[in-house]
Amino acid sequence: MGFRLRAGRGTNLALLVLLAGALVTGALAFAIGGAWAFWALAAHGAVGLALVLLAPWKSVISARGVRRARPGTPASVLLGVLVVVTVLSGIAHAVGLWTSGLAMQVHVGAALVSIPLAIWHVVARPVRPRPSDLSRRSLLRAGAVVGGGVVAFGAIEGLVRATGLPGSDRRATGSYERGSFDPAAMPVTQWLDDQPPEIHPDHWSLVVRTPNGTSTLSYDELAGFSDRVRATVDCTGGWFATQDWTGVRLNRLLEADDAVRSFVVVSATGYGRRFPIADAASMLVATRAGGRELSAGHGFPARLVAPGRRGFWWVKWIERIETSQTPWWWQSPFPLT
Ligand SMILES: Nc1nc2c(c(=O)[nH]1)N[C@H]1C(S)=C(S)[C@@H](COP(=O)(O)O)O[C@H]1N2
Ligand SMILES: [Mo]
Repeated sequence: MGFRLRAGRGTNLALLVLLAGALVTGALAFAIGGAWAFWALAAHGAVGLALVLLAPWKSVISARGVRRARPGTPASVLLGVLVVVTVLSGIAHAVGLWTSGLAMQVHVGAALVSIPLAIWHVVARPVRPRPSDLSRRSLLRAGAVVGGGVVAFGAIEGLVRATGLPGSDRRATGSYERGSFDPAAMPVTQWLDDQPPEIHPDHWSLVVRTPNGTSTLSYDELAGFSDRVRATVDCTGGWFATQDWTGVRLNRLLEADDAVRSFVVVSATGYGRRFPIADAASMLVATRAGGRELSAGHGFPARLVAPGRRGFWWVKWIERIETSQTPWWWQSPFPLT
């Protein structure tokens, strides 16, 4: 079979498609918390490893490019370095050689910075598609690259399990366990520029707005509820923890009429997420974890428990909950700050 890949425009085109694929599958892996999480993660791993498989060909092209240095060559080299950093940090986190939260920050940070550079690179060094790109031969080659990525992913997963590397203990989302049933040992995580506020319960109340009007609950009123849920908070930073949460089921607070489609939960810090109204039945406004009052870092006086959703949905330091007719998906898919 003619799978001899010449280092050239085919390589570049394949890399471009794979980079886009890595971005999409990576975002999916962050968005999905439930049963499909593993498949998003596997696709992400396979695409990333397919990138690695093309490295020998791309290095031939890159060496050519560096020899006849043109304006922009340093930017191209920087792009290459960022992609290498992204791939290596991803693999290191997956197999368990680098399991700290920093690994995922480096992985995502390098990937995000590489996006504008990749767009510039494609504009400055365009790969013009040709009809032959869709020939049987090209498609076979593309299939071989993707298939290679899938095989590499399976091989690495197998190796990690056989050798008992920490990567074998991961959850389907790819996260490592940190502090289950021990809230004090669970990491305190917030989105880039959010800081745990010091809230005094006497100067705090929860405002709930529904079509029936506005009500406020004091901390003592809220802490009087004892609905319980065992649920797993799973941060996109790469850790998870299961806790027994106590609080009030959200559907007990939100009487909705037929026009209500969603509700928004807003933090004292301004951070907020919007949810489909049907989810209120499975969610909790929690005042306790493991039977104890929440710590300031974990959301005191009250935080959201959103079973099956990734950590960024679990709004801490809740101040206001409001139903509305806006569809839940009318928001940024990920928090922006
Ligand atoms: N107000 C607010 N709530 C927030 C966040 C935030 O930045 N601000 N970060 C979320 C993220 S990304 C995660 S993973 C969980 C972490 O909860 P923990 O700090 O109690 O472990 O809180 C979520 N709730
Ligand atoms: Mo998170």
